Formats: sequence, structure tokens, C-alpha cells
Amino acid sequence: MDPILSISRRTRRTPWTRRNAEHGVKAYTVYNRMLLPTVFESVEADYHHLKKHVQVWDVAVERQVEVKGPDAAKLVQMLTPRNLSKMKDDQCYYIPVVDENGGMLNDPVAVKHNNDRWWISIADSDLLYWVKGLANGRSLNADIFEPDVSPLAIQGPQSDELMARVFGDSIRNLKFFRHMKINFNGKPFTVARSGYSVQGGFEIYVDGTENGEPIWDALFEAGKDLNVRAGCPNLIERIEGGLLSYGNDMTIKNTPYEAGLGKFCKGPAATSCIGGDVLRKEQENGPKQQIRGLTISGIAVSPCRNPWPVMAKGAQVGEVTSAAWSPDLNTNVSIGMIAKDHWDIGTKLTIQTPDGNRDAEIKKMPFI
Ligand code: THG
Repeated sequence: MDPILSISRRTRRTPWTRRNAEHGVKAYTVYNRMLLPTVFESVEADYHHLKKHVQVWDVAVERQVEVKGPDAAKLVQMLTPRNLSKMKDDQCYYIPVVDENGGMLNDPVAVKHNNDRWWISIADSDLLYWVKGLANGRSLNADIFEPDVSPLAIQGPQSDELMARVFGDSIRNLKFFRHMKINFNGKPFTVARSGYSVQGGFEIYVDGTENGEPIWDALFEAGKDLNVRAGCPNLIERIEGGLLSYGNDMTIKNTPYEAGLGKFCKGPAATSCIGGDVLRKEQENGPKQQIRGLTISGIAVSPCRNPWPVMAKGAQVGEVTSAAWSPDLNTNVSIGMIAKDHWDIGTKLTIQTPDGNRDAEIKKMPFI
């Protein structure tokens, strides 16, 4: 039997921990020291349902770092090589955040409310302390704190229909990575067209824990005939879609170029942000290794709990960090960090998995 997770006050609850239990959550992980569901029916059943219907996900673990004050825009731009100068007040940007060595600290979604107020919707690392430290060290005029704001994701092909039923038809016109205000029980909430799946959908930034269950309940009430279910980020679907997992697929040891996020490192910001000097060299020379998608031959692989060595002619040339059987592609799909001489599409490699050696091939990512 797999070990189970012991839950205490340190593994923070979310506004929907009780609802997840009522909807039969079968497994949790810990992310930002908070509970994140990983399985409801089964990873495969959840995957098929997500691609066909609509799911409501407790992604409260995507904690917000609020940056508020006259120096907020300056501070957020210091964090990232992505150019924020053209960003509008209703936009969200996927931003690599790097340290002084160009190492990735996080890969959050930045939500801009206005120049003086931002949310940084973080992946699994303690970004709050880095941002607070910078603001203090550089004497910037900005408050940095974690507000009581918890994203609730609505994902899947029926997400427009479900959202329109609860919040009105105007939501259908919201563009990708833009946000707007919706009203619920007379209170405004920020909602963006975004989410950690490639099926399309929304994220409601639920402000106030007390509003969590009423919004959840309204979505389930309105979505009965849409076969709405509780769900969560799905391992298979996110690998197929090439969505990266910070802490798994890249860490503080990797630059954004290695993580395949070079397209977000353009213009002057890419060399003037913290770590910009290192990034400039990396931009000129190119990374020595980079994220790639690989298919893995044979029957379904076991979960990848530790990186699997990737071999060419007996020498290690990389590692696989995420892997799953894809029912729709009828093969194992995986994400790994691969050395330059071996990363071209079509390159054949060998992976040392816990189930033995497997043949693998570099593929275009996203897989779907
Ligand atoms: N939504 C919100 N916060 C988050 C996540 C999220 N915080 C944690 C984690 N996810 C951060 N990581 C990602 C990874 C990928 C994407 C978003 C957040 C993503 N990527 C698209 C892609 O790569 O195709 C689009 C990127 C773009 O074009 O800007 O959506 O999911 N609130």
C-alpha cells in the first residue's frame, strides 16, 4: 500500500476542503503548504470527464501574493524577464520569476488590476518572502501580503455554458488571459479566462473564504444537466498539453530558457530584471539543456516520483520528471530536461524507469 498523507493544521485547508470530501476526493498532495486534490474517481476517469464535460477545481493552493502601492509595477517588473510595459489593467501574464543567478523561483500568473495593484498567482514555492525581501532591501513603497483570495477553476468544454448560467452571458466574450468582474450575491469577484488545463475555462478569484461554498454550490446547482463534477489539475491532460509543474519539471537550478520559457524573455526587461546579466549570456549562448516532450514505449509507466535518468549510448543525457499513460494517444507521454546534442525531435533515447529500461523518442510538445 502507498503511504498516506497525515493532515494537520500545517497542511492548510482551503475554502472547499469540506466540499472536496463530500464529492469523494481520493488523494491530496501538498502545494504551498495547502491541500490540493489530485484524484476524484481515478486519474483516467477524471481525464475523460474533463475533456468531455465541465469540472470545478479547488485550486486555492494557487495563492496570491498581492503587491500594492506606488512602486508595485516597478517591483513586479524587477521579478521577471517578461516585458510588462504593454500589459493592460485587465490582463494576466504567465511570468517566469528568476533569482540573481537567473534560476527560476516560480512560474506564476501575474494578474494586473492597475499599476498600483497586482496579484501574483503562484506555483509551489514561497515567493512572498522573496518579494517582501526585495521591497524592503530596495526601499520600495509597496505592501506585500497574502490576501484571503482563492482561485476556483471551471475547466472543460462546457465551462462557458456553466459560467454563463451562473454569472450571465457577458462572460462568454472574455478573451484568453483577460479578466473581468462578475457579481455574485451582490459582491464583485475577479474572473479570468485561464486555468491549468488546455480544455479551456475560467478561474474565479474568490475573495473571502466565506464566499467559497456559496459559489461552489451555485455552480453545481446550475450544472446538474451538464454533468458537472468536482475535479483537479489532471496529470495526464497537463502533460499532453505541455503545462509545466514548478518543482518537478524545473527548479531553482534551471533558467527560463532551459524551461522552454524563452518566448517570455524578450526586450529590455529580459536583461534588466534581477538575474538579467546571467540571462543575457544564456540568451547569447543558448541553453545547454532544455525541456522536451518524450513518448515512452510499452505499457503504462508507474508514477514518476523522482527524476528518471535518460540515456544515450550508456551515458546520461537528461532526466524525465513527469510521465503518464495517455489513453487518447495510446502511449506514455512525458516531460524531461534533455541535453542539447540529444534534444532534436525524433531522437531515440533510453529511459531508466522503476519498471526497467524503456525506449523513448523526443516529440513535439504540446503533444495535443
Ligand atoms: N492559474 C493561476 N495560478 C497558477 C496556475 C494557474 N499558479 C500556479 C501555476 N498554475 C503556475 N503555472 C502555470 C503554468 C502554465 C500556465 C499557467 C500557469 C498556462 N500556460 C499556457 C501555456 O503554456 O500554453 C498559456 C501561457 C501564455 O500564453 O501566457 O496557462 O493555472 N491563476
